[in-house]
Amino acid sequence: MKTDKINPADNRKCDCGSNTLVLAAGELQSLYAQSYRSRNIILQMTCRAGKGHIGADFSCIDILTVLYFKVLRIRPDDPTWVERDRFILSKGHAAGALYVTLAARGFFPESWLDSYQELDSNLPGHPDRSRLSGIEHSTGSLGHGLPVGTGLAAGLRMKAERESAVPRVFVLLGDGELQEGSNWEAAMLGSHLQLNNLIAIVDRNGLQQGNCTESTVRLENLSAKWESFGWNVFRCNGHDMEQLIWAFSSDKESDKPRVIIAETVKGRGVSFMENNPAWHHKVPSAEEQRLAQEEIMQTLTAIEGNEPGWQTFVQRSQRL
Ligand SMILES: Cc1ncc(C[n+]2csc(CCOP(=O)(O)OP(=O)(O)O)c2C)c(N)n1
Repeated sequence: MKTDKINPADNRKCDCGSNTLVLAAGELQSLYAQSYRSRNIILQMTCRAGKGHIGADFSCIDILTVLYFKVLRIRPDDPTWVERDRFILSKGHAAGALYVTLAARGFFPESWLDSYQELDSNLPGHPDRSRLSGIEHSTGSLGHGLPVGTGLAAGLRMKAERESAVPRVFVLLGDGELQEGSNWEAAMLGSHLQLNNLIAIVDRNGLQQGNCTESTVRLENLSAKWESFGWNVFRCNGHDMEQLIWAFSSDKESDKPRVIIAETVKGRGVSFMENNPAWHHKVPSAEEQRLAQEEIMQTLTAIEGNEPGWQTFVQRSQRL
């Protein structure tokens, strides 16, 4: 299955050879729980710092959770292991989501999160690879992650001693970010070089800074655009862990790079933030913080307490 939306019922049928990602009992639940714990920490970090991009963080935290807890071949206790997969957060303004995930995965102590965006902190507003273990590339200026990731994927392929040891390179892009032409130069090169170890993920929330992508510079038909550049395209619900796992584990044998267009909701998880461009950069007031925490904790309690219907609860209202 390529450009079409995924039928969740098909997810477990996917045979991806040795790359198959099998879900253990309770694993899905713990992935969801992790992503809501992360949302709560991001909320506290943003409010403490008085700055951040909370809507952008909440949009991609489910994707990051699946990547770091299920997909990426990494060793947090050996962060420069040569065969590790590389991840680049091209939408670097969502640094809060990456920091929380790296800390939860054991790259650095969770207590460091308290210094988020403080002067001279190792956790500035955009990721800096010279300051923090686990950051593969410094980002923040949009449009650079995919070009760098393409070069990295090509170099890693050349250097690897055997096919099974070729590291994969994952690049998470904002959808508004795709308006930067550099992405399309990289897309062209990635397919020309047949980089099947290059995987782009588009956080397709339909919003950018201050407005919708489609009324700023239209992106659709986005699947057709990537396909015409020679990429394998998967389109899925970016808040549905099963669909994400399916998308990440598919199509291993192809000689094309792969893009996963993950349909998301900016601000996902706090109803008054969802789909509201104001929450790109806004910091919650004390009352908004209280309400947001209440809603996130309600979801987390339902998941962890195994309340009937928790899955429907976390997978509600998708724009798919
Ligand atoms: C080259 C460049 N131009 C402008 C900005 C300012 N900026 C930061 S975030 C953002 C919007 C990004 O939207 P999108 O890629 O859709 O990400 P989202 O926050 O919606 O996930 C902009 C324009 C930037 N960081 N880099």
